[in-house]
Amino acid sequence: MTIRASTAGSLSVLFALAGPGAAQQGATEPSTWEPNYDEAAVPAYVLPDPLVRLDGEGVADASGWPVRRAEILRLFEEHVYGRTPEERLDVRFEVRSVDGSALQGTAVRKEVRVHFTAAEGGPGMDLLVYLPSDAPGPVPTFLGLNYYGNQSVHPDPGITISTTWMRQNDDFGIVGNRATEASRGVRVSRWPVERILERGYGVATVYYGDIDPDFDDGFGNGIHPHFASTGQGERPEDAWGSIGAWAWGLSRVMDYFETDPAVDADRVAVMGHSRLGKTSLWAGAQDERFALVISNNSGAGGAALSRRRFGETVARINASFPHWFSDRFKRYNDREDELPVDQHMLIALMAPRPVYVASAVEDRWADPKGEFLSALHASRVYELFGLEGLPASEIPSVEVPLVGTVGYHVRSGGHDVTTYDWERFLDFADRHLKR
Ligand code: GTR
Repeated sequence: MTIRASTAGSLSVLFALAGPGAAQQGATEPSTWEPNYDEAAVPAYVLPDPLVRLDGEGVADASGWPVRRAEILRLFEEHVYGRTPEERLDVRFEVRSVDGSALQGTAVRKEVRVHFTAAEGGPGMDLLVYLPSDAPGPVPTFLGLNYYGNQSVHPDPGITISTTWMRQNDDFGIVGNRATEASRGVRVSRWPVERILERGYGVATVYYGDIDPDFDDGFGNGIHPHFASTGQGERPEDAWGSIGAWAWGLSRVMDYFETDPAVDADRVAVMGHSRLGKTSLWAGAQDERFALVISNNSGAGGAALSRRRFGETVARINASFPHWFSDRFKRYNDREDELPVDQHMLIALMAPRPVYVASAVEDRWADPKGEFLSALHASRVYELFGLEGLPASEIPSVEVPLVGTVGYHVRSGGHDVTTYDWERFLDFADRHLKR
């Protein structure tokens, strides 16, 4: 790695390694395409500088950041995730149940229906919240979307089973694209609810398919058609996709938290795994009410640098999941160097709020090193605020967490959320959110 001065006088980083990875060129048909897992085949690249504005002016101190921040946010809207409409729906909240003696009396369990429109029986999402029953006041809370319905996160029989379409999964009791009783608690390993409560935090979740079912239907279902010009048919090239929609849903949960005195809306950590890690980052970038942001194994289009083309690439993700990003993002298939941003700038949009990036060593598809480098190159923005970004310059050893205002770890094992990950997220929250 060599560091060289860019024209604007600040530093940009050039990774001079062996020539363009031939493996990533050409066909990205999921059936024939081969990912590059060879560090030597990562192409040389120059990252756009988060501290140099489009007009070439450098950002010298924190007072200059808001202008550059707005510019970067707009670039991500226009070129990557698509624009979240400014239009507001008549969202309303209906607290459907409160059980003050859930989980053997250790928790308060609430279920809240978030109605997206004024219509009775209209579209909406179901929010599940657990708070420690002995909380002395409003509690800091982790919020994350889930993949198989709220009932999958804990065997608690008091959780209402999701009735929304979901991906077929016989092992998880998802039959005919619907959750059954057998799906209760199937994802308990990813949601250590008791442990989170014991450490003094609340935990809240929503099934992501309530916001937009995760398949490419041309945006006829989910929330898109409720917004003018982003539903089915002719859509602008920068119209939002599913990641934008899921992030929108997370912000609507924040709206609810602001009405619930038991939750400390100023201390909400948004966390997500994989495609939902991409989503937590995009939610945290757009909505500064999230006090802390966590990406777990978010990979391509999340924390990983696109220009490295290691593991999943822009072309590959757009081929597999054409509905996740804006249509404009497809212009950058195999042309990552033309992107006006890279993902370190997404991490930088969290500044000065704490942000944590978690990788897994066997999850090469998500490019652990590319995730680390994003966190590292976002750090200069934190330094503008006199904060320590990521206290490192090299990727750390397995299970040696790096903790500044930017945090990072790579754990052993594969693509998953484990107890190890959660313990680190809780430590990071203790450091930044605990009073
Ligand atoms: C994969 C996808 C990744 C990641 C993952 C997931 O198939 O290629 O980008 O999002 O799914 O969400 O589990």
